Amino acid sequence: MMTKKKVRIGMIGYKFMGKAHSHAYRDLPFFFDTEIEPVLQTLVGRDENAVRLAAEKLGWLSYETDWRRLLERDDIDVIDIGTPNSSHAEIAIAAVKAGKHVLCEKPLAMSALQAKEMWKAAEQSGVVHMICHNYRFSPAVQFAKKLIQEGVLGDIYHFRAQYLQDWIMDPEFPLVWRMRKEVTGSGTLGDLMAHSIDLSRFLVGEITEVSGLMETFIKTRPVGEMSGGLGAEASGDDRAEVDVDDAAAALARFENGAVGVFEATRFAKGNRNGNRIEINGSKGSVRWTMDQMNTLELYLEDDPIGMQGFRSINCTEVAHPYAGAYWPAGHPIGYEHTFINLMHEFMRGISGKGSSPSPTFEDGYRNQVVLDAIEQSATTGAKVSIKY
Ligand code: 4PW
Repeated sequence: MMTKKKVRIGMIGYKFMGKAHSHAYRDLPFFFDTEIEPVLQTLVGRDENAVRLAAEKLGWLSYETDWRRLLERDDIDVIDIGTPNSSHAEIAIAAVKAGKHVLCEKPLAMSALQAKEMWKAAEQSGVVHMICHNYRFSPAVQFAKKLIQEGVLGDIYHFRAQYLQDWIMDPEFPLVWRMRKEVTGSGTLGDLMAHSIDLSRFLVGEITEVSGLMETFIKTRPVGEMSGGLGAEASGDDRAEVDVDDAAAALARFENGAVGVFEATRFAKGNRNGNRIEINGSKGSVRWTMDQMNTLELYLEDDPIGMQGFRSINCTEVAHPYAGAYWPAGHPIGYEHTFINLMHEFMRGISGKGSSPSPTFEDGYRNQVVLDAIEQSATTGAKVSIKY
């Protein structure tokens, strides 16, 4: 039997993303034949009782109430950051300086400046660093990338993205950390459009210029806390001002001449997690939506006249990246598997020569530059050039 190298993880945060990450580390060896075995060593949270219960439920060997203690320990190889955005930089910079590999939730930071510090610190330490943009790890998105790289769609003219949710539409839905600027940085922009920007950079290339628009529909809300998933509870009768966007939109130009249209909102009634993209090229188009994440719709102009139209490719075949690791063709995978695929790359980076698999902190930084530019444009009304 092959002896696997154990990679011992210390993870900070145990709610929605903590659950997704824990599950991915646990299931990874079940599906992928790797030389690495992720070990769920220590889960961290400030509330001792809650973190103990979470550690038991999610399968962690131990728990801790202060993330700083993980950095001194030589039985921790990886720090996984699933905390609110305002703490990403402090934790990530301390972790990489302590020689730990780091996986960080998105958006990487509160500003491009902060994101750059994180990226530079990680590069200097020589550790493996990744940002958790999980959607690009869907087999259908990966297959779209392959088609674009092979020139099947021809020259790319359009990238179109919508990321639509509706979980805060009730004006009495509490003001949770995801709606407080000092903790989250921005609203739908950093939370949702960051994913669309990642998909656009992955599939089309770098963005050179943006114009942005942001809106906050509900100006005050009762103060409250997230209660798991995307639910929340009010903490009392206090109300406070919402200082982030409920909706954001952007127009963009890409380096390769394509143009992009982005829309992100938490006010699109009926859309629970509508993450969609469409790309149009000179020879064909692709469409993808998270609602049917295993399907890639493809239009090819070379199809015979009379038979042209979008076909639906069920991306569950061995030919589709990552799909072969799971079930026989035709047996679909889900949201959680996008994280398993990402963690697989992260582990491969750690077991390999130490190079960081994409999306790296540099991708997180470049993404953040675009987010900052959209916010600047939304505030000033002027279009903004992207400068890295
Ligand atoms: O991927 C999405 C996020 O980035 C998730 O579905 C929820 O909405 C949680 O945060 C955002």
